[in-house]
Amino acid sequence: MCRCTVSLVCIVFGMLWSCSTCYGAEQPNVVMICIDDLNDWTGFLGGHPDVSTPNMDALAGQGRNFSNSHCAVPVCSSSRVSVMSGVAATTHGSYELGPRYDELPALNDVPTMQRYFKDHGYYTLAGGKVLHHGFTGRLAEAIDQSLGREKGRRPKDVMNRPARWSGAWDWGRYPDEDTQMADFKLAQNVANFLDSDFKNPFFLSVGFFRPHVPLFAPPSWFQKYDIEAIWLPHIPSWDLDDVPKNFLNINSYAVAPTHAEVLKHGKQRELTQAYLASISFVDSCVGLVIDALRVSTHAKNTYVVLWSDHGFHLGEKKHWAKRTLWEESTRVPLLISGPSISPGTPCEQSVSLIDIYPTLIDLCGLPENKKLEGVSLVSQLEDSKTERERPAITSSYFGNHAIRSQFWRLITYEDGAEELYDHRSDPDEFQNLANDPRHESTKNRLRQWLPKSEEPEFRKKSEREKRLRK
Ligand SMILES: [Ca+2]
Ligand SMILES: [Ca+2]
Repeated sequence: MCRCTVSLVCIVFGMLWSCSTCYGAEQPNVVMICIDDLNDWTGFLGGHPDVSTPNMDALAGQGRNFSNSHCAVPVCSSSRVSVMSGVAATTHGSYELGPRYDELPALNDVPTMQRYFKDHGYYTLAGGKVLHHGFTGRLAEAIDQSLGREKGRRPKDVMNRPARWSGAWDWGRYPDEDTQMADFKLAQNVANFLDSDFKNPFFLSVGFFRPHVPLFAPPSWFQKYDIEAIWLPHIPSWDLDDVPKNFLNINSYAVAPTHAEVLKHGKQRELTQAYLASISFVDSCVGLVIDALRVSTHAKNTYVVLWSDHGFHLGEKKHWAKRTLWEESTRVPLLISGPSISPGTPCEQSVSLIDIYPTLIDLCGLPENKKLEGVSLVSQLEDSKTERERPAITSSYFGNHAIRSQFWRLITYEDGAEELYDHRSDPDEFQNLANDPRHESTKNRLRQWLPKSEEPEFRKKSEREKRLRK
């Protein structure tokens, strides 16, 4: 090939490359807001009658509220790895807090969502808890600008927790002012960024830490909730009588108190109030970001996605915190709004957080990423009633899965035990129908969605050795 032909090929290739990787000013931006450990206790999901979340409720009213959304894994690190890779735990092999994204061999050639957008011309920013371990190792290049990851302040002394509880499980009116909270400072950093102009489209990820424990928030947020009057979940004494006993036994990482410990110390109301206070506080941080976006030059050209990494039990099914395969642990808020999305009724089809990555690619017109295992939600953004065939699948530890369709939840455990709940008549999942022969066909239909193969839990060598020594 002569030199001028090579040059011509290079020029043509270069033009094609620039067309496929650079987008003009009309290319939409993305603001992704990740909340930590927020269950369905928001106004727009109706999970708690007393909760006050005016900012998130307003956001829900501006776009699509996916009211039947579920995490891929009900624990921080693995859920976030799933969202950011668009890949299920049964492929990447992280079912617990241990491994970082960049340590998982199965994700070696799966770019994070942020990396994918950066590779297609976006300026990427991230602040707070987005990936549990941060954008570490080879992932660092995915982020052009950090918005900070300050840890929340903790009081010097124990505030309210009983002496033998984990240090993470404390709560109280601390610090005095919102301006002393890490989440508040982060929201202000985001607001400051949104106040500027950029020549490239941007992908901004911001992760707030509340309402994750410890449940410290300024006093004004506690004052919103009368501790004696707040609604508490109904927890029948017989509820676990029809549930297989195996799951809670394998929950060996959990540091949460048991329901019996919470009751013994008389802490149910205090913890519930502190969780509600933390939710309202984080809602105000979301408000800072949304208000800043609304008055910015980016207001009409930015998609906003808000989600929480998993749900949270506050006594339901005699359980606290996460890691279970029940509704309180898997159901999460998921809101998407922005240009071309008309406000409308909530989408009640079951969807997964791993659908976020393909949805954003779709909305922003980026090429398909063939590694992704979720399904774009654009059809449900156009019309909330559009049916989806695939249920939401949640995995907790190797071999245990929940299949959540629009109306049903089937749970299958590694040893073959099952639970089945009909959400049309039993939204609290009190009546396990798995042993009722009338529901055999429903179970068979749902079982078809169980993973056909499962990646064993990835453990670093040191963890494996520690376990073997036990
Ligand atoms: Ca979490
Ligand atoms: Ca029951």
